[in-house]
Amino acid sequence: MRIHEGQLNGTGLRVGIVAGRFNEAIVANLVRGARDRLRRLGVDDAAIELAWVPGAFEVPIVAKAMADSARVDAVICLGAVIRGATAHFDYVAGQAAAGCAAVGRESGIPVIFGVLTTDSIEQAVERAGSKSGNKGADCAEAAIEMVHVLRSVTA
Ligand code: INI
Repeated sequence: MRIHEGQLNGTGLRVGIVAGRFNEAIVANLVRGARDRLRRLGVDDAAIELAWVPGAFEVPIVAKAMADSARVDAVICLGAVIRGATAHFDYVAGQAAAGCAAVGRESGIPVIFGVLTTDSIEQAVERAGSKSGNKGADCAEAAIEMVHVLRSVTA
């Protein structure tokens, strides 16, 4: 049996991060987690580019531009949509998720979804570098793994 598995080796890879500024204190921690984990996995800091956008709703269009630029091997999408803070939670969260998924399918490079969708600020904080880990760091690992597994499957 031929098994495809992605290695967690970021050496030589270029990664884009798109981050929604809404709930910035939380999202800044996701960005920090992603950047730190990418570097630990061997990605050169100069090979990471970061774009800030107003909110999670705007993440997909900039993720698409980055993915189409040929400057990056993967795009990590970060944001925080908190139900208690908005009446249009379902629209913003739904469009962010569907948009990022579509960009991945259309571009052919991994587009990783790290937009927190939580019921409360507390839950978001827990996932942004406190008791439930850091979603940005998890996304960094997913990005590196996906680059390699996709390359293996399409080789
Ligand atoms: N954007 C977020 O990233 N998180 C939120 O919780 C949020 N709330 O609460 O509304 C939010 N709204 C802004 C949205 O992403 C767009 O920037 C805005 O609608 C302009 O298109």
